[in-house]
Amino acid sequence: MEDQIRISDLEIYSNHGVYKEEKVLGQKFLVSAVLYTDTKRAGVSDRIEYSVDYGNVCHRIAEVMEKNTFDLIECAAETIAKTLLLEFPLIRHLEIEVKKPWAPIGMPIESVAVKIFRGWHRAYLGVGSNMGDRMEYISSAIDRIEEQQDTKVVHVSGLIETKPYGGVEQEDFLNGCIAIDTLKDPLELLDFLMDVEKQSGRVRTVRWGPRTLDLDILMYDDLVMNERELTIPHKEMHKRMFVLEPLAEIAPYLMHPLLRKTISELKETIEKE
Ligand code: A4P
Ligand code: MG
Repeated sequence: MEDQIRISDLEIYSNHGVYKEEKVLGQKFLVSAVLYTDTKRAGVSDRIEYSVDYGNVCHRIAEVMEKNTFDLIECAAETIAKTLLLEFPLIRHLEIEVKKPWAPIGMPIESVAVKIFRGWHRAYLGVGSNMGDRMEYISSAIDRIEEQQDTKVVHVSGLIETKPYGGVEQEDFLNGCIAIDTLKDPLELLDFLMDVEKQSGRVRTVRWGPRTLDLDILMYDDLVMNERELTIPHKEMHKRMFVLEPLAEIAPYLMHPLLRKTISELKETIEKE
């Protein structure tokens, strides 16, 4: 169980709603938050700098509610969640509930509410390039990722020179892996990475063919998903030394959620083949 700091029914008068009257007259909202953060260090030292100051959190929630006019309480909750996660680095996950006790639905009701759970996700990305200034393509991709407000680069592996894998005759690759913490969900992350690839001038021609920049999502927390545009963990990662070698450098004990082996174990398995 993770430690929690809980804020219940913070009362804020503000102007959200689909109807014009709601935007003009305003109404009462009640915001609750559960902040998941390790309180042990603050608990044993009795020092506020090791914890999340709930007073500051309440004031930030009130500012977000008062300085914006949202149609939807969904958007109010989302904006509060993102603001708190970005501004209070000790919060890893949180729950935000926005209640609207005076919702104008023409019937007596205690309240309507939206409750969301949001947080930082650890993802591992594979990077590769085998055209032009490979080092420059990779390092500017890392810069682009770092520039994103909602994504932090946590580790970058060394880059290794690798022979092309997959049967297409082409130049050698430079490959590496990156660990990131991100607020993006998997499909948002994929969209963003495809955008970065596009900016490097990548044109998709041959599958598995030469590229200025390739960015693959290898893992995302311990998520398993298989949809038309995205498969996580990456389908081929466990077969590819150009992925496992740099990944083992930054995350040797990371567990593959389907194969139930660590990255070092997967690497040893293909070394023996
Ligand atoms: N897609 C599905 N799952 C993912 C995921 N986990 N991460 C979809 C990223 N994309 C994912 O990819 C095609 C589609 O895969 C995307 O539109 C996305 O919706 P792509 O990058 O357009 O095409 P691709 O890269 O040619 O094919 P693919 O299958 O992604 O190839 P890989 O796995 O990227 O491998 N040899 C060496 N030594 N080093 C390399 O880096 N890379 C490849 C390409 C081949 N040989 C290599 C290397
Ligand atoms: Mg790819």
